[in-house]
Amino acid sequence: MEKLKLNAQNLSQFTDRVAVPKYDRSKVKAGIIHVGIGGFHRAHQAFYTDQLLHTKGNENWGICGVALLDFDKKIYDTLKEQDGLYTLVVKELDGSLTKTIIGSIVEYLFAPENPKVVIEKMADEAIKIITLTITEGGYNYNEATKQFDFKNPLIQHDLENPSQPKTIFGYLTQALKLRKAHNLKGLAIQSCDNIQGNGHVTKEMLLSFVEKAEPTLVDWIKSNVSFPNSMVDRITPVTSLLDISNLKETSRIDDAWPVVCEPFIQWVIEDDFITGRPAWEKVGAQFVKDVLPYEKMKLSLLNAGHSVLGILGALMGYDTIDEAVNNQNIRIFLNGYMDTEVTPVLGDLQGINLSTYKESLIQRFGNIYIKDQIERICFESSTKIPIFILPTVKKQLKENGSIEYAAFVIAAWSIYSLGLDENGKSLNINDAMAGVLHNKAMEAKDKPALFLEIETIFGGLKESAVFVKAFTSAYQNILKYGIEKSVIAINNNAVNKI
Ligand code: CS2
Repeated sequence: MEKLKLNAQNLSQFTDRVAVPKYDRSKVKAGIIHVGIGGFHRAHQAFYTDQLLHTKGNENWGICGVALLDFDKKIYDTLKEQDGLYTLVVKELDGSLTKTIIGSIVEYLFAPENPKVVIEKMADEAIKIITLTITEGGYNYNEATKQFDFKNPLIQHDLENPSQPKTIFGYLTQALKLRKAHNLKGLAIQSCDNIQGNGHVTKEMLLSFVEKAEPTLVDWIKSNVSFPNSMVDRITPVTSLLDISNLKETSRIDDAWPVVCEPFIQWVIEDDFITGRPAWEKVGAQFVKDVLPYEKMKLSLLNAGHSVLGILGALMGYDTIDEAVNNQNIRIFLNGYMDTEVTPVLGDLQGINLSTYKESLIQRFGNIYIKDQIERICFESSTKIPIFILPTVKKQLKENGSIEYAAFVIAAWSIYSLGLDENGKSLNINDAMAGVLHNKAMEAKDKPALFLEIETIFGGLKESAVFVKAFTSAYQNILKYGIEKSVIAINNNAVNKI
């Protein structure tokens, strides 16, 4: 079998190797703009949409992918080179691979090259939805002030140079202004990031920006733009060079950037699309009235679980999440955290069997074929921990509940921020706040609680004597006995309390 470059011209030749789009891509028009065409979007929304395009009548729901940051140039170039096509490789639980060439991304734009084209595209009548995966930090929310962060230099830039924006807020403002000026209908702006109330947050943050940038647009947005909340889920590790060469060898597909992911997929969406939407429910998405409980469950169990495994695992010198969760002591710790600290704050999740959900998480984390990188999980922890873990802590503190496990994880994070694992190997810390975290972690060596003074992350947590006590004792134990022994002590302590 010949090795072939993945592109539209060669597509028909892949039919006997893997699943390919069976619809006529030349007839598909973009009705959705997606900002942030990384691995997750391509394993999730673009996959659902590709499945839907196989049914007639959906030709107007193709995706135009927008690369917003300079950093995204590589994925833009790849998609351009491959006519928007890429291979999705699902790593099944038994180690087999299910490969599908996805065709739903029919246009792609690189914003830094030509912001005007992106603004005009967003203002195009054919576009009914703008979806976002811009990472948790992309929403520009400041935990300390509980407000939009106007101090961000990029936001300042967008306020001063409205026609040459750099942030999503600048783009959306200009595009909505144009829609209004052309007397067009509004659209739905749908966040697909891991944030509690992601639609609400998007709305609140956008309106804060617009109030400064274009105050007369505020009312129009309030009546013409909807912001559906949604819960998104599919574990999507970073594609490795091995994944690329395996695809070449096993299926002879020369794809510069395939996406690899787990078999599990879920999308729960609030049905609030002001100018219509694709029937994603036909391909497995769930439309519900209130998505917030689903979000809360996923963020505080799955995403928080990831952070727990990532931080503890990194300190122990592990590289992947399966290694961490397959360590029995860590797994017992994670189960303890989920049962003792998270479950009580979740309230009533009607129709969901939480025990089954938690068991399935352990199984998903433990999938040895996924090789989800601990480095990916720990990436930008300073924006994740306030969303994934701290809301649980706050709620527990309010109700005098347990916070021992969470305090332990935050203490481990402080030690992690010193930059070395337990074997003395340096950790590759990718975090916009890495400098601050490191400095505070150094100060904390003498007085651990100083780490909690980073207000943009912890808000007023340092005021809680209960938390400070648990944090300090966990910190001292980890330094003295190492992670695993301290984890065992917490696990045993929990058993003794029963
Ligand atoms: C992860 C998520 O970024 C993280 O820390 O927890 O990317 C996670 O893999 C996805 O949300 C799964 O749906």
